Amino acid sequence: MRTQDSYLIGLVGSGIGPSLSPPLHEHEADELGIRYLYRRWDLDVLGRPAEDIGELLAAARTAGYDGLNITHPCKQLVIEHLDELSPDAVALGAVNTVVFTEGRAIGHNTDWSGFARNFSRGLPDAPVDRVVLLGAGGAGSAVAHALLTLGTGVLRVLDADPGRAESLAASLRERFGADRAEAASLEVVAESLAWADGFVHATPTGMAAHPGSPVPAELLRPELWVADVVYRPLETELVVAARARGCRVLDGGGMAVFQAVDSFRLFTGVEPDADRMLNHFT
Ligand code: SKM
Repeated sequence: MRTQDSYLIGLVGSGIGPSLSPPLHEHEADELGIRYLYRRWDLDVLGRPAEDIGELLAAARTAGYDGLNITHPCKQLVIEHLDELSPDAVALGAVNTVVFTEGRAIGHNTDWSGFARNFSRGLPDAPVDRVVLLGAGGAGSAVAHALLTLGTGVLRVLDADPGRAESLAASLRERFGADRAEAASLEVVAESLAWADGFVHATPTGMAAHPGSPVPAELLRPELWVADVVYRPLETELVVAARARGCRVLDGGGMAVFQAVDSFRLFTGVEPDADRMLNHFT
């Protein structure tokens, strides 16, 4: 239920100059007739280290902010400064949305729900018995939680850092059951993609600053569905190659939009028009 006529929201993180969150939120609010200001709090511009997140949170509260999106590198660091966490934020150990309400700061995670909703919408009948996830960082953890929540039978986690892959797989086994997640070495990527129904890529490879494809194109069989979480650009080398090979493909734009849809709802209590936000973004 909508309780206010105007909202003041911020995005805290590093290197957020190119973030599309401000226009995405503000355009949707305009369409809904809600006054809504979405401000960047860029750690690099402010000259503040990520460890100052507690002070920045307090400053935003004092300045009358209604909520914050939190991005790299503060999604874990912010947790100890919050009054309450949603069960999903507890499970994931990461927060990307903070709502200030009745004097309390409540942390949520809409990255996983954003991926889940976009996946169900974009690849509704995709088989998920066996899925390979490349990248066990923040985005990968959210994707993994979404895939197992959506019923993935076995998720195989690969990462350049084997310890990170194993620790994500172990945490998933605790949450979802002993036979639902395994870690494997990057050396078995070819066998893994031959085994899998689907492949999700969650490393920075393919972003403008990290060009390239995370896996050789010839490993992409037409029966494999492929999802990328990189959304700047939307047409990553992986997305282009997977389409050319005849795979069903989900680019990273949908996850970016649906996490914003879920955050917008948490901030305002108003259901935004997801299709309009998607059209505005893509
Ligand atoms: O989780 C999201 C965050 O809510 C917003 C964002 C952005 O605007 O760059 C990136 C992701 O970390």
